[in-house]
Amino acid sequence: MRIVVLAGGIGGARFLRGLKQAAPDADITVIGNTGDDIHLFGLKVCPDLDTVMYTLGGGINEEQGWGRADETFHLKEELAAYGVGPEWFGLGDRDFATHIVRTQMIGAGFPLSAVTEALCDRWQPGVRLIPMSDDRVETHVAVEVDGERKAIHFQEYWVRLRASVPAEAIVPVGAEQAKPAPGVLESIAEADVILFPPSNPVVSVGTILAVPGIREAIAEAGVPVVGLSPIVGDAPVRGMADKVLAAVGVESTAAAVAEHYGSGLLDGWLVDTVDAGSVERIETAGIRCRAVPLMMTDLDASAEMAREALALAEEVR
Ligand code: GDP
Ligand code: FO1
Ligand code: CA
Repeated sequence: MRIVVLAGGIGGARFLRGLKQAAPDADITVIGNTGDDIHLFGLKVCPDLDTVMYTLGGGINEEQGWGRADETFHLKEELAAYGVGPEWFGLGDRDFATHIVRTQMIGAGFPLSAVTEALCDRWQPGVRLIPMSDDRVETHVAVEVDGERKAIHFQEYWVRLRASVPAEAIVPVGAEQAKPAPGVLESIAEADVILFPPSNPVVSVGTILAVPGIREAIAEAGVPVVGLSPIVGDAPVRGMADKVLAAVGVESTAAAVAEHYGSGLLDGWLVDTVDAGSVERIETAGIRCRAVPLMMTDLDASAEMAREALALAEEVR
Protein backbone atom coordinates (compact mmCIF):
# COMPACT_ATOMS: atom_id res chain seq x y z
CA MET A 1 0.00 0.00 0.00
CA ARG A 2 1.24 3.46 -0.93
CA ILE A 3 0.44 6.07 1.74
CA VAL A 4 1.05 9.81 1.36
CA VAL A 5 1.12 11.93 4.52
CA LEU A 6 1.19 15.76 4.66
CA ALA A 7 3.20 16.53 7.77
CA GLY A 8 4.25 19.40 10.01
CA GLY A 9 6.62 18.84 12.91
CA ILE A 10 5.80 17.15 16.20
CA GLY A 11 2.19 16.13 15.50
CA GLY A 12 3.13 14.80 12.09
CA ALA A 13 6.28 13.02 13.26
CA ARG A 14 4.68 11.25 16.22
CA PHE A 15 1.77 10.10 14.05
CA LEU A 16 4.21 8.81 11.43
CA ARG A 17 6.02 6.74 14.02
CA GLY A 18 2.66 5.12 14.82
CA LEU A 19 1.84 4.66 11.15
CA LYS A 20 5.13 2.83 10.55
CA GLN A 21 4.24 0.41 13.34
CA ALA A 22 0.64 0.00 12.17
CA ALA A 23 1.57 -0.54 8.51
CA PRO A 24 5.10 -1.97 8.47
CA ASP A 25 4.90 -3.05 4.83
CA ALA A 26 3.47 0.20 3.51
CA ASP A 27 5.41 2.49 1.21
CA ILE A 28 5.11 5.85 3.01
CA THR A 29 5.85 9.20 1.37
CA VAL A 30 5.87 12.26 3.61
CA ILE A 31 5.34 15.70 2.11
CA GLY A 32 6.91 18.03 4.65
CA ASN A 33 6.08 21.63 5.51
CA THR A 34 8.88 24.10 4.78
CA GLY A 35 6.97 27.29 5.66
CA ASP A 36 8.59 27.23 9.13
CA ASP A 37 12.06 27.39 7.57
CA ILE A 38 14.30 30.20 8.74
CA HIS A 39 17.77 31.48 7.86
CA LEU A 40 19.91 32.05 10.95
CA PHE A 41 23.66 32.71 11.19
CA GLY A 42 23.78 32.25 7.42
CA LEU A 43 22.34 28.75 7.74
CA LYS A 44 19.08 27.30 6.46
CA VAL A 45 17.07 25.67 9.25
CA CYS A 46 14.11 23.42 8.36
CA PRO A 47 12.40 22.67 11.70
CA ASP A 48 9.56 20.50 10.45
CA LEU A 49 11.66 18.39 8.05
CA ASP A 50 14.22 17.88 10.81
CA THR A 51 11.59 17.00 13.40
CA VAL A 52 10.27 14.25 11.12
CA MET A 53 13.78 13.06 10.21
CA TYR A 54 15.08 12.99 13.79
CA THR A 55 11.89 11.48 15.25
CA LEU A 56 11.75 8.63 12.75
CA GLY A 57 15.53 8.24 12.71
CA GLY A 58 15.91 7.99 16.50
CA GLY A 59 17.74 11.29 17.05
CA ILE A 60 14.97 13.46 18.50
CA ASN A 61 14.86 15.02 21.95
CA GLU A 62 11.80 13.05 23.10
CA GLU A 63 10.69 15.37 25.90
CA GLN A 64 10.92 18.53 23.82
CA GLY A 65 9.67 16.99 20.58
CA TRP A 66 12.13 19.03 18.45
CA GLY A 67 15.90 19.26 18.27
CA ARG A 68 18.48 16.58 19.02
CA ALA A 69 18.80 14.23 21.96
CA ASP A 70 21.89 14.73 24.20
CA GLU A 71 22.22 18.28 22.93
CA THR A 72 24.66 20.96 24.11
CA PHE A 73 24.65 24.68 23.31
CA HIS A 74 28.32 25.73 23.29
CA LEU A 75 28.20 27.26 19.81
CA LYS A 76 25.13 29.33 20.65
CA GLU A 77 26.81 30.54 23.86
CA GLU A 78 29.98 31.50 21.98
CA LEU A 79 27.95 33.41 19.39
CA ALA A 80 26.06 35.18 22.17
CA ALA A 81 29.42 36.17 23.73
CA TYR A 82 30.13 38.01 20.47
CA GLY A 83 26.69 39.62 20.72
CA VAL A 84 25.49 37.59 17.78
CA GLY A 85 21.88 36.41 18.04
CA PRO A 86 19.05 35.73 17.91
CA GLU A 87 19.26 34.33 21.41
CA TRP A 88 15.61 33.34 21.42
CA PHE A 89 16.08 30.45 18.99
CA GLY A 90 17.69 27.37 20.53
CA LEU A 91 20.06 25.85 17.99
CA GLY A 92 22.15 23.12 19.58
CA ASP A 93 25.63 21.93 18.65
CA ARG A 94 24.53 18.60 17.17
CA ASP A 95 21.64 20.22 15.31
CA PHE A 96 24.02 22.85 13.83
CA ALA A 97 25.78 20.11 11.86
CA THR A 98 22.56 19.35 9.98
CA HIS A 99 22.11 23.02 9.04
CA ILE A 100 25.73 23.35 7.97
CA VAL A 101 25.52 20.30 5.69
CA ARG A 102 22.19 21.51 4.27
CA THR A 103 23.42 25.05 3.63
CA GLN A 104 26.66 23.83 2.08
CA MET A 105 24.81 21.51 -0.32
CA ILE A 106 22.33 24.23 -1.28
CA GLY A 107 25.27 26.55 -1.92
CA ALA A 108 26.74 23.88 -4.19
CA GLY A 109 23.54 23.92 -6.23
CA PHE A 110 21.54 21.01 -4.88
CA PRO A 111 17.79 21.55 -4.46
CA LEU A 112 16.32 21.13 -0.95
CA SER A 113 14.66 17.86 -1.97
CA ALA A 114 18.04 16.33 -2.90
CA VAL A 115 19.62 17.71 0.27
CA THR A 116 16.82 16.21 2.39
CA GLU A 117 17.38 12.85 0.71
CA ALA A 118 21.08 13.08 1.50
CA LEU A 119 20.43 13.94 5.16
CA CYS A 120 17.98 11.02 5.35
CA ASP A 121 20.73 8.68 4.11
CA ARG A 122 22.19 9.07 7.56
CA TRP A 123 18.95 8.95 9.56
CA GLN A 124 17.12 6.23 7.65
CA PRO A 125 13.64 7.43 8.70
CA GLY A 126 11.97 4.50 6.92
CA VAL A 127 9.79 6.84 4.85
CA ARG A 128 10.48 8.92 1.76
CA LEU A 129 10.63 12.51 3.07
CA ILE A 130 10.10 15.21 0.44
CA PRO A 131 9.86 18.94 1.16
CA MET A 132 6.63 20.41 -0.25
CA SER A 133 8.73 22.63 -2.52
CA ASP A 134 12.33 23.35 -3.43
CA ASP A 135 11.39 27.03 -3.64
CA ARG A 136 11.65 29.30 -0.64
CA VAL A 137 8.37 29.69 1.25
CA GLU A 138 8.28 31.48 4.61
CA THR A 139 5.24 31.79 6.81
CA HIS A 140 4.83 35.27 8.23
CA VAL A 141 2.33 36.38 10.85
CA ALA A 142 0.71 39.82 10.89
CA VAL A 143 0.56 41.14 14.44
CA GLU A 144 -0.01 44.43 16.21
CA VAL A 145 2.70 45.32 18.69
CA ASP A 146 2.51 48.64 20.57
CA GLY A 147 -0.15 49.91 18.17
CA GLU A 148 2.00 49.13 15.15
CA ARG A 149 0.96 46.47 12.63
CA LYS A 150 3.80 44.42 11.22
CA ALA A 151 4.57 41.03 9.73
CA ILE A 152 7.03 38.83 11.55
CA HIS A 153 8.50 35.40 10.79
CA PHE A 154 6.40 32.53 12.14
CA GLN A 155 9.30 31.39 14.36
CA GLU A 156 9.48 34.86 15.89
CA TYR A 157 5.73 34.76 16.54
CA TRP A 158 5.86 31.32 18.13
CA VAL A 159 9.30 30.96 19.71
CA ARG A 160 10.07 34.58 20.70
CA LEU A 161 6.58 35.87 21.42
CA ARG A 162 5.09 32.45 22.40
CA ALA A 163 2.00 33.50 20.42
CA SER A 164 1.22 35.98 23.21
CA VAL A 165 -0.30 38.55 20.85
CA PRO A 166 -3.25 37.83 18.53
CA ALA A 167 -2.33 36.73 14.99
CA GLU A 168 -4.24 38.92 12.55
CA ALA A 169 -3.23 37.15 9.37
CA ILE A 170 -1.04 34.25 8.27
CA VAL A 171 0.88 34.73 5.04
CA PRO A 172 2.87 31.91 3.44
CA VAL A 173 5.25 34.26 1.63
CA GLY A 174 6.40 32.79 -1.67
CA ALA A 175 3.83 29.99 -1.74
CA GLU A 176 1.97 31.35 -4.76
CA GLN A 177 5.12 31.23 -6.88
CA ALA A 178 6.37 27.93 -5.46
CA LYS A 179 6.33 24.69 -7.41
CA PRO A 180 5.81 21.31 -5.77
CA ALA A 181 9.17 19.55 -5.31
CA PRO A 182 9.97 16.63 -7.62
CA GLY A 183 8.03 13.58 -6.48
CA VAL A 184 5.27 15.47 -4.66
CA LEU A 185 2.58 15.40 -7.35
CA GLU A 186 3.73 11.99 -8.59
CA SER A 187 3.43 10.40 -5.14
CA ILE A 188 -0.02 11.91 -4.66
CA ALA A 189 -1.19 10.62 -8.04
CA GLU A 190 0.11 7.13 -7.22
CA ALA A 191 -1.18 7.00 -3.63
CA ASP A 192 -3.68 4.43 -2.38
CA VAL A 193 -4.55 6.62 0.59
CA ILE A 194 -3.72 10.17 1.68
CA LEU A 195 -3.54 11.08 5.37
CA PHE A 196 -3.53 14.40 7.22
CA PRO A 197 -1.94 13.65 10.61
CA PRO A 198 -2.94 15.74 13.63
CA SER A 199 -0.67 18.53 12.34
CA ASN A 200 -1.41 22.23 12.53
CA PRO A 201 -4.20 22.86 9.97
CA VAL A 202 -3.01 26.41 9.19
CA VAL A 203 0.78 26.66 9.44
CA SER A 204 1.62 23.00 8.63
CA VAL A 205 -0.97 21.27 6.43
CA GLY A 206 -2.42 24.63 5.31
CA THR A 207 0.99 25.80 4.09
CA ILE A 208 1.58 22.60 2.12
CA LEU A 209 -1.87 22.97 0.52
CA ALA A 210 -0.99 26.58 -0.39
CA VAL A 211 1.63 25.38 -2.89
CA PRO A 212 -0.21 25.57 -6.23
CA GLY A 213 -1.04 22.11 -7.57
CA ILE A 214 -0.91 20.13 -4.32
CA ARG A 215 -4.51 20.66 -3.19
CA GLU A 216 -5.73 20.01 -6.74
CA ALA A 217 -3.68 16.81 -7.03
CA ILE A 218 -5.12 15.49 -3.76
CA ALA A 219 -8.69 16.28 -4.80
CA GLU A 220 -8.11 14.61 -8.16
CA ALA A 221 -6.27 11.54 -6.86
CA GLY A 222 -9.57 9.70 -6.42
CA VAL A 223 -8.38 7.88 -3.29
CA PRO A 224 -9.54 8.20 0.32
CA VAL A 225 -8.29 11.30 2.12
CA VAL A 226 -8.53 10.92 5.90
CA GLY A 227 -7.46 13.37 8.60
CA LEU A 228 -7.04 13.29 12.39
CA SER A 229 -7.98 16.24 14.53
CA PRO A 230 -5.17 18.17 16.25
CA ILE A 231 -7.90 19.85 18.33
CA VAL A 232 -9.11 17.81 21.29
CA GLY A 233 -11.79 19.17 23.62
CA ASP A 234 -11.87 22.52 21.81
CA ALA A 235 -8.14 23.22 22.28
CA PRO A 236 -4.89 22.21 20.60
CA VAL A 237 -3.07 19.40 22.39
CA ARG A 238 0.04 21.62 22.26
CA GLY A 239 1.24 24.63 20.30
CA MET A 240 -0.60 27.65 18.93
CA ALA A 241 -3.16 26.18 16.54
CA ASP A 242 -5.94 28.10 18.32
CA LYS A 243 -4.19 31.41 17.59
CA VAL A 244 -3.54 30.75 13.91
CA LEU A 245 -7.00 29.22 13.40
CA ALA A 246 -8.51 32.44 14.82
CA ALA A 247 -6.44 34.39 12.29
CA VAL A 248 -8.13 32.53 9.43
CA GLY A 249 -11.57 32.81 11.02
CA VAL A 250 -11.92 29.20 12.14
CA GLU A 251 -12.96 28.25 15.67
CA SER A 252 -10.78 25.81 17.60
CA THR A 253 -13.00 22.77 17.47
CA ALA A 254 -12.51 19.41 15.78
CA ALA A 255 -15.65 20.04 13.71
CA ALA A 256 -14.65 23.51 12.52
CA VAL A 257 -11.24 22.22 11.38
CA ALA A 258 -12.93 19.41 9.42
CA GLU A 259 -15.25 21.95 7.76
CA HIS A 260 -12.28 24.22 7.09
CA TYR A 261 -10.65 21.44 5.03
CA GLY A 262 -14.09 20.68 3.61
CA SER A 263 -15.71 17.69 1.96
CA GLY A 264 -14.09 18.68 -1.35
CA LEU A 265 -10.78 17.58 0.13
CA LEU A 266 -11.55 15.29 3.09
CA ASP A 267 -13.44 12.00 2.89
CA GLY A 268 -12.93 10.99 6.51
CA TRP A 269 -12.09 12.68 9.82
CA LEU A 270 -11.21 11.26 13.21
CA VAL A 271 -12.08 13.20 16.35
CA ASP A 272 -11.16 12.31 19.90
CA THR A 273 -13.73 10.50 22.02
CA VAL A 274 -14.20 13.67 24.11
CA ASP A 275 -15.49 15.30 20.91
CA ALA A 276 -17.91 12.47 20.04
CA GLY A 277 -20.73 15.03 20.19
CA SER A 278 -19.43 16.66 16.99
CA VAL A 279 -19.57 13.50 14.82
CA GLU A 280 -23.06 14.27 13.54
CA ARG A 281 -22.18 17.84 12.54
CA ILE A 282 -19.11 16.62 10.61
CA GLU A 283 -21.07 13.87 8.83
CA THR A 284 -23.72 16.46 7.90
CA ALA A 285 -20.89 18.37 6.21
CA GLY A 286 -20.33 15.30 4.02
CA ILE A 287 -17.26 13.95 5.83
CA ARG A 288 -17.38 10.43 7.34
CA CYS A 289 -16.42 10.73 10.99
CA ARG A 290 -15.53 8.46 13.90
CA ALA A 291 -14.63 9.29 17.50
CA VAL A 292 -11.62 7.36 18.82
CA PRO A 293 -8.83 8.11 21.32
CA LEU A 294 -6.50 10.64 19.67
CA MET A 295 -3.85 11.27 22.33
CA MET A 296 -0.38 10.14 21.19
CA THR A 297 0.75 9.28 24.70
CA ASP A 298 3.03 6.50 23.46
CA LEU A 299 3.92 4.57 20.32
CA ASP A 300 1.09 2.05 20.72
CA ALA A 301 -1.50 4.82 21.09
CA SER A 302 -0.17 6.51 17.92
CA ALA A 303 -0.20 3.18 16.07
CA GLU A 304 -3.81 2.58 17.08
CA MET A 305 -4.72 6.03 15.72
CA ALA A 306 -3.03 5.15 12.44
CA ARG A 307 -4.96 1.86 12.28
CA GLU A 308 -8.22 3.74 12.85
CA ALA A 309 -7.34 6.21 10.08
CA LEU A 310 -6.56 3.39 7.65
CA ALA A 311 -9.79 1.58 8.63
CA LEU A 312 -11.81 4.75 7.99
CA ALA A 313 -10.07 5.08 4.62
CA GLU A 314 -11.27 1.59 3.68
CA GLU A 315 -14.80 2.52 4.77
CA VAL A 316 -14.96 5.54 2.48
CA ARG A 317 -13.13 3.94 -0.44
P1 GDP B 1 4.65 21.37 14.79
O1 GDP B 1 5.12 21.74 13.43
O2 GDP B 1 5.75 20.91 15.66
O3 GDP B 1 3.77 22.40 15.40
O4 GDP B 1 3.78 20.05 14.57
P2 GDP B 1 2.54 19.71 13.65
O5 GDP B 1 2.04 20.85 12.86
O6 GDP B 1 2.83 18.44 12.94
O7 GDP B 1 1.48 19.35 14.77
C1 GDP B 1 1.03 20.33 15.67
C2 GDP B 1 -0.32 19.94 16.17
O8 GDP B 1 -0.24 18.62 16.72
C3 GDP B 1 -0.86 20.83 17.27
O9 GDP B 1 -1.95 21.58 16.78
C4 GDP B 1 -1.28 19.85 18.36
O10 GDP B 1 -2.56 20.13 18.86
C5 GDP B 1 -1.26 18.51 17.66
N1 GDP B 1 -0.91 17.41 18.54
C6 GDP B 1 0.22 17.24 19.24
N2 GDP B 1 0.15 16.10 19.98
C7 GDP B 1 -1.07 15.55 19.73
C8 GDP B 1 -1.75 14.38 20.19
O11 GDP B 1 -1.25 13.60 20.99
N3 GDP B 1 -3.01 14.17 19.71
C9 GDP B 1 -3.61 15.02 18.83
N4 GDP B 1 -4.84 14.71 18.41
N5 GDP B 1 -2.99 16.13 18.37
C10 GDP B 1 -1.74 16.39 18.82
N1 FO1 C 1 10.93 25.62 19.43
C1 FO1 C 1 10.93 26.39 20.52
O1 FO1 C 1 9.90 26.54 21.14
N2 FO1 C 1 12.06 27.03 20.93
C2 FO1 C 1 13.24 26.91 20.27
O2 FO1 C 1 14.23 27.48 20.67
C3 FO1 C 1 13.26 26.07 19.10
C4 FO1 C 1 14.41 25.83 18.39
C5 FO1 C 1 14.39 24.92 17.32
C6 FO1 C 1 15.57 24.60 16.65
C7 FO1 C 1 15.56 23.68 15.61
C8 FO1 C 1 14.36 23.07 15.25
O3 FO1 C 1 14.36 22.17 14.26
C9 FO1 C 1 13.21 23.38 15.92
C10 FO1 C 1 13.20 24.30 16.95
N3 FO1 C 1 12.03 24.61 17.64
C11 FO1 C 1 12.06 25.43 18.72
C12 FO1 C 1 10.77 24.00 17.26
C13 FO1 C 1 10.10 24.66 16.09
O4 FO1 C 1 10.59 25.91 15.75
C14 FO1 C 1 8.61 24.82 16.29
O5 FO1 C 1 8.10 23.97 17.24
C15 FO1 C 1 7.86 24.50 15.09
O6 FO1 C 1 8.36 25.03 13.92
C16 FO1 C 1 6.42 24.94 15.30
O7 FO1 C 1 5.71 24.52 14.29
CA1 CA D 1 5.95 23.45 12.34
